[in-house]
Amino acid sequence: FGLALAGCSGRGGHDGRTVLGFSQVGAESEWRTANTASIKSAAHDAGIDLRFSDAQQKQANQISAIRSFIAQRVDVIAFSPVVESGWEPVLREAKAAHIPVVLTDRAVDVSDPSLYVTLIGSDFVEEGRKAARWLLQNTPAGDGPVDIVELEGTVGSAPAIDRKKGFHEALAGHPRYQVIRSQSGDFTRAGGKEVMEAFLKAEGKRINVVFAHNDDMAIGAIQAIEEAGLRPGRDIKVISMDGVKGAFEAMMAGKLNVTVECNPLLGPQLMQAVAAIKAGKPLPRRIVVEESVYPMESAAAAFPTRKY
Ligand code: GZL
Repeated sequence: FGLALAGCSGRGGHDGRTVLGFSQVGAESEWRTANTASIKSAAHDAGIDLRFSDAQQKQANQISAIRSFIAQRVDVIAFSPVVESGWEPVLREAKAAHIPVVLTDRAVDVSDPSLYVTLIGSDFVEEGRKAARWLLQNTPAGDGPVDIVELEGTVGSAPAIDRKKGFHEALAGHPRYQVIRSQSGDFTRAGGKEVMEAFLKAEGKRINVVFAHNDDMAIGAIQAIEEAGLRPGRDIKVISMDGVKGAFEAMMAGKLNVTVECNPLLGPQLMQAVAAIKAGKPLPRRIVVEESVYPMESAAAAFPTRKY
């Protein structure tokens, strides 16, 4: 009889466990791989029945996955939206089905705040400001131009929009610093390398700094800089974000100057939010993950402590 009760709402797994449907962006970067591992291990530790879908960076696949979770009548839906716009219709369907939605990592642009319970993730605008502050504090004195090229993340994604915003905002009062070219490398190593090759062809030795929205694109850019016969980290400063292992290895090799940490290990916070929802407890609209900045000089000491 107890089992029947557990399933009486037509919700939850047949064994009475909480069922969480999760739609992931894809597997485009080391950050994303670590984020997925954190979500899967935290669900396992929490005894939550996780239904996981990888959208291969396509919004249409995420929308289909969310519709499938609605059809399965899961208890909670969570997802990391690949881009900010285009979510109202499917989120209204989840609301109509009385299934609460949690956002992780990236935000959505919706007019109705009731379409999701909370957003668990980093403050990308602040991450952009941190990158600019490092540059302002680590450029040799003088008045010569500091010409920057920018490798942007996925077009229309919250991290790409907000990191750019924070970076440019923090440099606004410093005309010496100019972003002379900016283009998306879609958060991948291949994308970063390809765009950096084009920047080097177009601008050559004029480039002083690369600002990459994530470490994977920075690592691709480093390869392009070396293939052009220049020394990344010295001839061209490289500023990046995420703080994945590949970035620490590049810093220890003297090829990356700094990475602004963006913590992917939000699995436990997501499961706590799911438990709170199931228990009918209120949640803050925004749960921010804590993170710091790792310059090259700190890489060797920090590397053994890194968890992703
Ligand atoms: C940031 C996350 C970004 C990472 C990239 O929270 O959305 O997407 O910075 C990842 O590495 O692809």
